[in-house]
Amino acid sequence: MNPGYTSMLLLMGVVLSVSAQQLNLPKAAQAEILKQDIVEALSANRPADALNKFDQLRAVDPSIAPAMLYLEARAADAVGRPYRAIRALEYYFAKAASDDTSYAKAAQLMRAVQPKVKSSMGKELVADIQMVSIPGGSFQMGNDSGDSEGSADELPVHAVTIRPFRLGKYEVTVAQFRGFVLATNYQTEAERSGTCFALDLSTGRWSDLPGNSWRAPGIAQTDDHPVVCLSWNDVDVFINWLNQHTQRKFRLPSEAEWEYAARAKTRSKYPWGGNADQGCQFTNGADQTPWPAGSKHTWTTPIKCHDGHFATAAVGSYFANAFGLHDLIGNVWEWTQDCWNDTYIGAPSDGSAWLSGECSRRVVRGGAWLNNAANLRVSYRSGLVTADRGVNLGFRLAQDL
Ligand SMILES: [Ca+2]
Ligand SMILES: [Ca+2]
Repeated sequence: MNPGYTSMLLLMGVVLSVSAQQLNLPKAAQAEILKQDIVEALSANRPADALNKFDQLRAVDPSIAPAMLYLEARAADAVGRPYRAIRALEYYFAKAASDDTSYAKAAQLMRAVQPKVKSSMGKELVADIQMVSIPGGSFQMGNDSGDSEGSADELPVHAVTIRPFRLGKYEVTVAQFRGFVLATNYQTEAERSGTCFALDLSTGRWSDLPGNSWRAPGIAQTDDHPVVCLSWNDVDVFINWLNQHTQRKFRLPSEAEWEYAARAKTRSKYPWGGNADQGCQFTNGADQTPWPAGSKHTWTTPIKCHDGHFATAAVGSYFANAFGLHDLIGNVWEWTQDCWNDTYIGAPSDGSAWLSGECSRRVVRGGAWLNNAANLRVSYRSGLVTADRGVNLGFRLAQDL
């Protein structure tokens, strides 16, 4: 190739790579530029480019107008992502007046994409689930800071060597789980049994509330929040289905992998240091954010800062750790593969899941939006029965390299 031409392409690449967000512009101007980019990409028959711009637009201004949502649905259908089209159309119908110029066409598109979902859902979910490569290494697992709040089940501190693996950048979201349900009509244990352990905001009490499930967990959630009210058994069905339909090998992380990833080479009580009250940019716990209007209750021992969310936050709302992972500590507890054991005596040292012990219970890690400082410690652990589910409990996916 002509070297001059190559230089010109490189130069164009540099120029083109300056996105609206990189410029120092007000958000409204960034949004307008992105909207014009989208229209241009669609008119040039570049629907994948348009969808990328939609992702950027949503980050700048989530209140996307109905006309744009209809365009997003068309672009998603054009690149073989019917579930994304359905979600854009759901937002469209929630916002658009019935005399909107695109209303009938949007309805036609919804009819056209619905039958396509079942066959494409596995691929769409995999495209949507972001995995991070975690380097291998050795670490001291357990309460190695000698923290007086630690319990016997965090001991003995022991060396574990972790092989490189992949871990979900975020907890699995409501939208991702909804896609699976759309494709399978799966009913979760909470739906079959009719209850999920949840918080009654009017009384401030916790109990197995009837009618609560991942669809209606009793807290305000959007599609980007971590899915909750799933039992370990439900998660197992989801992962098996995903693997069958994608030839991937997703799994839950082992407890050791989880702690290694959450620490991300740190050895302090929390991944951000020794003080929980400095954690509000890194985690969503029981903090000083007020309870929803009308509630007379407060947390008894909140961390002394404002993380901005009473209940779950959209995944990735807080800073990533040094491995680029979000929300390991807080937001929702995360199921792991491991059977429950009261101590680490006899625990594997190679990072594999500990699959002996009390296997009707599985380890959950990380604490959640309702937990105080002691439960947000990186070495804190608990075990729940495989049928348990709660408004504070979710999961993230792992994968061998
Ligand atoms: Ca919070
Ligand atoms: Ca979490």
